[in-house]
Amino acid sequence: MSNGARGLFIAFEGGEGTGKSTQTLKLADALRSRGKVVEVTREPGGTPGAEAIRQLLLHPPGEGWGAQAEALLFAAARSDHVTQHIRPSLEKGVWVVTDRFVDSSRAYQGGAGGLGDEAITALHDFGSDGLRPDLTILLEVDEERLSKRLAARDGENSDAIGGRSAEYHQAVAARFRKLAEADPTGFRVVDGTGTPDEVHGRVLEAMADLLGQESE
Ligand code: T5A
Repeated sequence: MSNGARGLFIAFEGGEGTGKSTQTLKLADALRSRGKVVEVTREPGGTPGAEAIRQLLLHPPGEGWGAQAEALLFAAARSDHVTQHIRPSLEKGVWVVTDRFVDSSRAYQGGAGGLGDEAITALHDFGSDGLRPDLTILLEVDEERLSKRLAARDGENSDAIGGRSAEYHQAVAARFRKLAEADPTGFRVVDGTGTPDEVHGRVLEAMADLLGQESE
């Protein structure tokens, strides 16, 4: 399974409906066909504890969470996910592909939620030793296409965060873009429009350097 090398950690990021879950599965298949052992996971979630926190976050009891409590819950879920799942898998040489990671907290809670990047990064340093993906793929789709995709899939049934205002989601998208521009080595921005296979082709192209290195 492993030649002793650490596995690579790849995250998909972007707003709701940009195709992260679809592309996570496609990338995992493509990596498996290149002989990698791959695990697919998601946030919030990925361990029993983090999945329980996911329920609290997306379907909150009572009035819902305040901004700080929400950020702490995401960080707590991530800490459990990193400690119990992601790090042990990477150390065994497994490649981990996740549907969202810390940059979601930086874009949603830090950006649109107004808590700022420093607070989110500090929580991540404390909870998860600041683990960063080897590569983050940011999927971008224009607002009009996204609302059509989500209406076709969800109708009126969005969760506590997906159901926030258009302004909130615009601020999320703007913050994602800013994070990617600030770290061109760590991020690749991929156009998420077109068929799932077309987007998958762009994803493979965007990470060709990483795949090339591995096959050398
Ligand atoms: N959140 C999460 C935070 O606020 N902070 C955090 O730190 C974290 C980790 C999670 C929520 O939590 C928030 C963000 C979210 O609001 P979720 O349900 O896990 O909620 O996540 P979403 O990211 O919203 O998941 P979605 O399933 O809505 O979006 P995806 O994964 O981007 O999209 P996907 O692949 O499921 O596709 C959506 C629909 O579009 C179709 C699919 O078939 C599906 O119906 N589709 C396409 N249609 C046309 N062309 C394509 N190329 C398509 N690709 C997919």
